[in-house]
Amino acid sequence: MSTTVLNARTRTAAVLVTTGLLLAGCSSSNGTASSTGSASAGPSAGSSATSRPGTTIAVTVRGNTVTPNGERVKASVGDPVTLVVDADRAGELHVHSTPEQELAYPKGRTTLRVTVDKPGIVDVEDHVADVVVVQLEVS
Ligand SMILES: [Cu+2]
Repeated sequence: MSTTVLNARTRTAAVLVTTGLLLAGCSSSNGTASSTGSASAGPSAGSSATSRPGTTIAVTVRGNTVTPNGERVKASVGDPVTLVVDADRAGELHVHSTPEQELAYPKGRTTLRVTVDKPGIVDVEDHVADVVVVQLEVS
């Protein structure tokens, strides 16, 4: 019986930890979170549905100023999200999906594409400027 109580307590703790990580963003994700063995829902196939519209977001980078600035953008599970980056410096967009995706971009105009396999809010950050560019609202 006490095992049941323990399990419930452990689960609550896990939920709290997960929520804390989500709220804290990337700055606190040093180590620890590496044991997500069940999360690797890889690309299911090179299916023929290349023509799905998905979502396109124009991103402008001027030094430490990045536009948009934390705006919510709706996206669909499994649909491509295209980020058209126009930058005056090289940098990297960090997509806080599971697993995380890092998309480096050079100075100039670059088209990046990401796909999120799970519903939820996914932060897209620029680590040079240290800002949230968009929050993908994936459903
Ligand atoms: Cu990040």
